[in-house]
Amino acid sequence: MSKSFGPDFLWGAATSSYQIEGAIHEDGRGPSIWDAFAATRGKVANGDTGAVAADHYHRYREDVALMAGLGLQAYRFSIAWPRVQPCGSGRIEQRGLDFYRRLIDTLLEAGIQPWPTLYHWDLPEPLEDAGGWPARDTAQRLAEYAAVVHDAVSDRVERWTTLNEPWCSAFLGYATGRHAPGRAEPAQAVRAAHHLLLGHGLAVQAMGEDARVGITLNLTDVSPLTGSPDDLDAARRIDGMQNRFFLDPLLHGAYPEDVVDDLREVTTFEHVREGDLKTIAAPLDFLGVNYYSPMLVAGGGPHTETAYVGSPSVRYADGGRPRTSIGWEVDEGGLLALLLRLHSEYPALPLYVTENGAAFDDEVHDSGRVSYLENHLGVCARAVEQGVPLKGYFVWSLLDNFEWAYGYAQRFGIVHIDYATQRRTLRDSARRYADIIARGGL
Ligand code: IFM
Repeated sequence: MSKSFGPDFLWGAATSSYQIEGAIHEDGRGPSIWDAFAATRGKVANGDTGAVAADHYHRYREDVALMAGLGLQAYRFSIAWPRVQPCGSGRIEQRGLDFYRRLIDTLLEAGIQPWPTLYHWDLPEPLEDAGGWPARDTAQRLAEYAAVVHDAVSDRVERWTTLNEPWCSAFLGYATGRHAPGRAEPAQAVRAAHHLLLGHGLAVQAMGEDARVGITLNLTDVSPLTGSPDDLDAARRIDGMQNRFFLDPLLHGAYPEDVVDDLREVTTFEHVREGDLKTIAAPLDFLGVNYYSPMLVAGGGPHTETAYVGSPSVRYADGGRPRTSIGWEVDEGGLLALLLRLHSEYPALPLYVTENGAAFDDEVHDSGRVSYLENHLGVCARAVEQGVPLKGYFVWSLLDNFEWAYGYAQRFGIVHIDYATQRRTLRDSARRYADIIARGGL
């Protein structure tokens, strides 16, 4: 197995605003859909909220020092739209922008590249009140906000990411209701997906031709349980919804026809207007790939996951592999298959693994996370060896954080947080990652 990634490979770690910042009422920040969702009884485990989280808003200097100590070369974080535009449009809150200016400057002083994502799920609540992502106007609002942030820090940021995992925003937020804003309206979820993609394309335009912009998708490797027609059809449907429904418009300027057919009973697609797909398919500087676990699916049964609108009889099957504490099966082979597939279908597109990691409870000696990291980096090395233009890797996550509907019960950090004291402690995985970075490989 190749042990080296080459000198230009970028080593990073990732977080997102609502998951770590806290300080939800400070410096003019407006409410987000996650504030409202977390405040609703029964939506988040243990009644947890992002009110304090990892207190990164106040401790970012300490966190950047930690990153520098690990030898990180890049830090992927997200900008909280409600800090910059508390109402989601119009008035700009300079104190919110100033926080990100300070964070970016601190990163640059430490020799760490800032990798901001514009939207990692914390939609300003007033925009949800006006219809949320199912409303076309929200796409325009994203572009307006993108231009504001770009104007503020483009002199210090080289690479931009518009959206993180639009599948989750659309289908967990508007179809299952397991994420904010908690709506269970499948037709609206399909509209939301389109407007997220349109917002991405409009944001690319708004940031101008010189901006180097990508998008991050949660992609996976989908296999049928058996070769039966039902199982093969289940795999086609889930691959369609999870992967191709986002990749095809972005990279080919068209929705996959079979998926559009699957969704006919859910929606007419009359929300797609002439020119939208051209906007969505603006050239990408890179594709961010978030991978955690593969999917093994079977057809012909009662469905187990309503997120897959248009796939009423699909269920997840057990692949018999070890699972992390959140219940996700561990299989680095899925990441290799995914990277090879992306390279064969979109050969010229530079790829970054923008999230990959594992939830385990261990305080410091997290051998499960160490192996997860080593094994997934092992297949990244193999992909590079096989010619995949994989340019970098960001571990999820730098810190333990608010894991959405699971609250603080699931821990993904290579750095442990004691939430009572906010004390940060490097786990073994952090030390191993630092060692890998220092060696430039495994
Ligand atoms: O914590 C999330 C992150 O916000 C988006 N990608 C998946 C992670 C683990 O669930």
